[in-house]
Amino acid sequence: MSLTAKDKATVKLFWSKMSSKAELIGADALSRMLAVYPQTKTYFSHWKNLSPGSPEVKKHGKVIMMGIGDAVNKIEDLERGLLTLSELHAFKLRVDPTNFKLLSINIVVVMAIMFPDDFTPMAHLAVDKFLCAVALALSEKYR
Ligand code: HNI
Repeated sequence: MSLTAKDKATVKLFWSKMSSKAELIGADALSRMLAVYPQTKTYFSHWKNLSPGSPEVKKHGKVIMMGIGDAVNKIEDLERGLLTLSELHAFKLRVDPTNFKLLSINIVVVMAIMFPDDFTPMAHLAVDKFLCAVALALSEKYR
């Protein structure tokens, strides 16, 4: 499960190719998570509009992908690097950690749609492992 040096290099390379589109990826991934797994809507009930592509969804999609970009920079020590974000999701937002998996699935789907050439099976594998590691780091403070 731990990321190899090759995985880390692959994630960094793929991120460098897609990061200019991160906002679009985040918006579509969040739109899909809320539509396909409507139970995830409970955390965003304070938003006016949770429909795919709404201004709130677009804005938060960008926030999430900035968090992922930050995690790419902290890939050598995700546990320490994502500590504050883990505390926020655990103690303040109380997001059930199973939802990290649901978001990750949707991020991967959108990457595959938007980058069919760059998102090779090897890139897919590395990104999948990376998102698992991010989810684990974000869950660090739960117990
Ligand atoms: Ni998450 C806020 C990053 C998964 C629900 N989230 C944030 C912020 C970042 C962030 C960054 C803003 C922090 C701040 O204001 O200081 N979230 C991430 C990342 C992932 C993730 C990197 C996973 C890869 N968050 C999830 C999931 C859910 C979630 C799976 C729920 C289903 N996050 C929230 C909520 C907020 C939030 C709710 C507050 C948003 C708001 O508008 O109030």
